[in-house]
Amino acid sequence: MTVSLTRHGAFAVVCVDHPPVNALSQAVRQGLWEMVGTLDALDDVLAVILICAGRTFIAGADVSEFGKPPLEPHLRDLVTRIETARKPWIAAIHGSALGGGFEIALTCRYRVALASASVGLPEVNLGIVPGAGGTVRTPRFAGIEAAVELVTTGKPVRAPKAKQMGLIDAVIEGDLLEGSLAFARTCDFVHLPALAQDRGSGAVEPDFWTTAEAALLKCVRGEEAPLRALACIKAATERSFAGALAFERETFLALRGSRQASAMRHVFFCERAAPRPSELNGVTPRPVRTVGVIGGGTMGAGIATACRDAGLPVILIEQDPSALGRGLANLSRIYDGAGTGGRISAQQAADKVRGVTGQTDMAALAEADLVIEAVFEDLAVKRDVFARLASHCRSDAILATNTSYLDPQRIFEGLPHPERFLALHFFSPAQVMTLLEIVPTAQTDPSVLAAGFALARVMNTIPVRAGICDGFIGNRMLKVLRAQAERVLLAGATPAAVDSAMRAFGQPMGPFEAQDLGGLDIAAFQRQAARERGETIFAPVAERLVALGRLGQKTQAGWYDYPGGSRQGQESAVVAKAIDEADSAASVPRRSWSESQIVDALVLPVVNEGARILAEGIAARACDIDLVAIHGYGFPRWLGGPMHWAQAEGLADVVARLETLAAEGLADPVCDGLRERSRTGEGF
Ligand code: 3H9
Repeated sequence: MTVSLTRHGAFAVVCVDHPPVNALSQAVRQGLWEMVGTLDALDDVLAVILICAGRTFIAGADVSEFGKPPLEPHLRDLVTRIETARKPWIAAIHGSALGGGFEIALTCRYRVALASASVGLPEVNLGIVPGAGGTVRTPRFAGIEAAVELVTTGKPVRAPKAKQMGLIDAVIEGDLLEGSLAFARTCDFVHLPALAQDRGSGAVEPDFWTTAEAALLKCVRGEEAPLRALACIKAATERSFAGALAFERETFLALRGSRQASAMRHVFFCERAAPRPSELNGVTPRPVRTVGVIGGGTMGAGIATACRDAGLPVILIEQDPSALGRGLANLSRIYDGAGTGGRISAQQAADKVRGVTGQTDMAALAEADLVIEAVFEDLAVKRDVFARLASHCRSDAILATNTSYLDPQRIFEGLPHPERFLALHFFSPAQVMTLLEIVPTAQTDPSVLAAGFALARVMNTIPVRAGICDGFIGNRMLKVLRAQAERVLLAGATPAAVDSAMRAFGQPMGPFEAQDLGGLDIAAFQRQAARERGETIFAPVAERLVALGRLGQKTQAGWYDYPGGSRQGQESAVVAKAIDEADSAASVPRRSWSESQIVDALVLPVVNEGARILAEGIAARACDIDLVAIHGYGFPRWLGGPMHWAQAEGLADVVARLETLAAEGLADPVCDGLRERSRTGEGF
């Protein structure tokens, strides 16, 4: 039974059991609807406890039903029915009470929760606003400021904090049902707490709304839902209860069918599918209980930190005591930063650092289950490391290289037990970034590949399988984007115009300011290595800047000038001259550029490259490319990733726009894969 009833004396216990997350499908709504009627008719029921089976309380509306014709009973009617039931309902929360689940809880007369539980309204992460009274009831329980924080960020809060905020009435220790029954026995069911509609919504300073909107505008970068959620809360404080519900409903419906909501639902399902690729169904991952990390530089220390955050003990190897000292200091610095940021306490940081053993002898890795190499990006250096690892580690230990560009097959060539090698491409800083590209070789055993996915899961990162090519999925697309950015410069745009257009598109930074932040020398080094491999790389302006010693913010000069070490770049006459020189060599006709033309010239070729990546089997699915772009390179989530964005633009239109760019010499020709998908309507 999806919704079942048991009796505990005068109390009725209604249990929702609808795996995996008790989402509010039609069957759940129907079951609860009928339960209200049944229980209202039973004179000997004093109150109703609403509890859930499985891993969580109701996690929200059933997202897979969005986009389909809505079926009765509607959630907005169900919450009113519970709120106005003759019998008082008590929500007993474990796991997460999210979205519609929390909206149901808010219509119960009392809410209790385990300390480990959390509550929240994450709808903005799906490009919508709460649609069943969340924006109207929350300020009436928690106050306006707390409601704005909860609804516009979509971030859930843990039960103890929710209690402080007035969103729940009690935190339960021990068994939830027992604790809820004990709580119910203490309740006064004659003088019930006021319903939300009978509570005031509070007041704020006159400039509160303009300040809140300005703060949101600074971080939403074109994302619509948070601003619309703010407007709903404002309406909840200015209109009647019914009027505010109607405004919220109207906003919810308008957003539900929007392009942004569709994109965010796409990302939601891609992210959930990513950790469980069908090709690994039934494969047991090799267990990983201890990790070795080779190299304590920025990348190695970041990887070691990510492993510690996942609860894994780490052995950090450096070549000599002083390098080891620097590596351990890098790691401690990361935790100092995390400590001061308030994310973890000083005590927790110390415990994490204590879980790292520093060694200079690879013999210490004899019992490690997984070793991740993070040394200098050089084939010979890496091959030497793996040759030594192969002689020190168990023959079933997984040996992984963290490389961005090198061919893992060549790194591992000729080493014994080839089935245990793979590449794990972490993004920098590894302890912060939420993407892991997993690159097996032709010989990698499925259990080793599955271990890579399992590692990503414990690290809370999104795993994407990539095939072997220069730059795998992410850096291969980045290379195209950067080359396009330079093409546009030669054709008359300025770095500032390109950066501004890409920010307006939703990227956190434009391509030139991002290079200035990271340093131009990294890409220059990679270009050099690529040339040595016989590849042609297009970066005529960047090459000139590097030759001039303009390496970005660290040299106070890159694509912009940073006088006096300022972090705010200024347009540079030297860069303008470098563009002119590169331009006269390439003789590209100059033209004026609008923001949307710049975006087209940068993003459409990335889509074209994505179609090639798919056709070559480097990515198994278009949604993997979208996840890489979003989690690795800041592609706006509300546009769904480049492939989803192209699909939403219309592939025929995308092909036509790319053809125009190609005809002007501003992009490569449209690839067969993209043309074919557009022609057949197959899409991505
Ligand atoms: C809403 O409520 C709108 C209302 O205001 C108004 C309506 C009128 N629906 O994440 P996991 C599936 S909007 C359908 O790996 P975890 C998920 O696809 C909703 N399916 O588990 C996956 O399926 P599969 C607001 C859902 O333990 C499986 O459950 N609510 C939904 O790591 C396991 O998911 C949210 O946005 C759903 N709502 O985390 C909550 N949620 O196994 C979104 C999950 O086939 N959900 N699935 O791949 C979450 O944040 C996490 O799933 C949760 C559990 C924290 C609950």
